[in-house]
Amino acid sequence: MTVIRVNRDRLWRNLMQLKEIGGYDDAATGLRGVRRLALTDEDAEARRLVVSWMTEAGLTVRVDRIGNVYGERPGEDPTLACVLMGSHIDTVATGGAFDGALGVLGGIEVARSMNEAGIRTRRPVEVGFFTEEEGVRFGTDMLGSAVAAGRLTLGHAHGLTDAGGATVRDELARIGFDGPAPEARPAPHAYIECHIEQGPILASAGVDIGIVTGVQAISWQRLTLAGEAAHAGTTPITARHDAGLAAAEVVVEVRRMCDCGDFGQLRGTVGSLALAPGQTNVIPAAAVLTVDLRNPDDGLMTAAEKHLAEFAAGLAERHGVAATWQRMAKTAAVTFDEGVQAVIAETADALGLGYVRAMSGAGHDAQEIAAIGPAAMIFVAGENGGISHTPREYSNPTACGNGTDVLANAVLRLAGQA
Ligand code: HGY
Ligand code: MN
Ligand code: MN
Repeated sequence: MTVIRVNRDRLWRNLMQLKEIGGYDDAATGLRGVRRLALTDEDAEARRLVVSWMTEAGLTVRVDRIGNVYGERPGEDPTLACVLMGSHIDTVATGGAFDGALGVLGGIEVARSMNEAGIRTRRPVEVGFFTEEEGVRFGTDMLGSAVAAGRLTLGHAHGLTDAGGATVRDELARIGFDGPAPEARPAPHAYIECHIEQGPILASAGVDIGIVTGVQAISWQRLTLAGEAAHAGTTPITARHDAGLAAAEVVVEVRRMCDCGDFGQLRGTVGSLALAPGQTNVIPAAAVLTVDLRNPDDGLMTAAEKHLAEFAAGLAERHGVAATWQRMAKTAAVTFDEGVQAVIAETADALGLGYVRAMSGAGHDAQEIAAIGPAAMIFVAGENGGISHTPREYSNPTACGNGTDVLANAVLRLAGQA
């Protein structure tokens, strides 16, 4: 079987070019960040650029009704299920150049390298990018891949709105990515996503490659706390219904739940918190906060959600503040396919690359596609301790090149060389 070596310089140039679509000067870090929220004009421009790279690589491009985009490289036997690579090109509002982009641009680089090596595969090979993986604009992460895999309906996804009331449906149409292809995609023979680890495991192990064993459970909820506005000076402490105080108690309780050990390896984050009316001399009448919980154990995740709901209900008694929860996203822990993991391991060994196995702390499209076909992931080491979802997110040409070489040769093994 041919050993593929991708063109690392071309991959890196593409990553740096894509990074500038939505690029901004981040005041907090003094670095260049990326703000490319799903279905914005920046996302649309990035989509058009990536589609042009797919087309230049000879891929047949299709867009489905939730805006997922796939480029297909034909195989000798078109009746066989494809080997699919993919990830996402939308970012969080203060993102970096690699989260998602590496798996998409790496997949295109694999196709180009197969072309240049004159490689024909038995199975078709596809590379795709999924809509709104980050969930930061429309409130549900892995949106496009969840629809592709049938966990969420197209109607539900189309109806989601952003803070300004714009719907997914209207935004897809506005940017011209409300494609005709059916969103329920054909099951792949295998799916491999190459992604930066976004954490410290690979860096501390001193390896470039991770073989991902699975993804932990994710719970996103929005909590609204309703108290009563009153004068900050004249209102006695015992007469207050302070939504700000109640919100602060929730934030502290989320961290206590993580530290106490009762909920296993729980990780909890209150990432956004808004107080209203937000004036110095007015006791907050309302607080709206988001709670992001992660846990490798589904049972302990459920226990954590239940405990937090009971804690929030107690705020009524303690502060006269009513709690209302809204579900944003919920995914169970997922274990990746052993067979695909084994192919990735064989490939890394054959390329002489060291690796560790790790569960993913972050959510990924792979966890959705795992519902319709054997899926696994390749992690690529990041620098700065693997930090991510910040402009400090950084990997390097060698790690990205090694990860994409593993992707290319694992895909060739799975697709079969003709
Ligand atoms: O939130 C996550 O884990 C992913 O970055 N969407
Ligand atoms: Mn990602
Ligand atoms: Mn991300």
